[in-house]
Amino acid sequence: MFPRDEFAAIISFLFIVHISSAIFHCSAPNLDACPDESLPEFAFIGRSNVGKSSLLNMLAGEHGLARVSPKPGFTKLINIFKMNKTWRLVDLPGYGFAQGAKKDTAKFNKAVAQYLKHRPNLCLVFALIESGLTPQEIDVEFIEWLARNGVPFVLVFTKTDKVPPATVQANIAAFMKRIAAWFEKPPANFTCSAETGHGRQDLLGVIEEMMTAIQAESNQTPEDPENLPVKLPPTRKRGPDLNRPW
Ligand SMILES: Nc1nc2c(ncn2[C@@H]2O[C@H](COP(=O)(O)OP(=O)(O)OP(=O)(O)O)[C@@H](O)[C@H]2O)c(=O)[nH]1
Ligand SMILES: [Mg+2]
Repeated sequence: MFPRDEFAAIISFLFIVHISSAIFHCSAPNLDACPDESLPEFAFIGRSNVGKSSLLNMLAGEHGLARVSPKPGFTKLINIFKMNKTWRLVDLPGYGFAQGAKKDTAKFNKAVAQYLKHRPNLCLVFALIESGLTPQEIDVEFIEWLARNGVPFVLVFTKTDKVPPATVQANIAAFMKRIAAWFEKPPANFTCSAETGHGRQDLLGVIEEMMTAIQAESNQTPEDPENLPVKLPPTRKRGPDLNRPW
């Protein structure tokens, strides 16, 4: 008999979405230049250098797919990758590093704001926060912006390999406390490390769950889910109900 945790891990591994193909689709400078809206999209956003491109590669299982750099502000375009021919991962430029932007203000690329607010096939945003840091104003402000604009998101605390687990947990608790007032139900949060692969199963599980829901909504029973385009529901999915003070 397997110990309970091990058994759960094996079960979740067996059901995890399998990535059979991951290819670069295009780089778009703005929303208008993004490709057709036929496939569900899952996007990564967060402060420059938080690890968006690295996490995308870790989920895709391909190290060189999105370009990674120790230099903040590296990703400058909306980079779109097609996964299993049926959904997309979107690597967005980070906030907090735009030249000329005021320090500590969640000013970010106008194209990114347009994409997050108006992309109809955007299903979910992974909002990345560095797990080794106490809550940063710029991140708190950005999460407020996501909430105010009704963008569906989950939080992902990155680079857990760099700090002790107790520090990670303390920083997550402090962050959740900072944003608690804006939500009836706190947003889901996850941890990950692109270095160790920690969190991969959980995050792919989130994607799989949404893809299953989209499939169910579109009433499709594909014989080969890898080769059929997924019909999107008419309106984009929203996150949990928000209890907004404004
Ligand atoms: N130790 C550790 N380093 C990481 C992890 N994820 C990313 N890094 C490093 O952090 C740096 C930035 O990673 P990127 O993935 O390029 O970050 P980004 O958020 O895409 O950055 P921009 O494109 O500049 O906004 C690189 O040097 C990565 O190797 C992680 O989980 N653990
Ligand atoms: Mg990047």
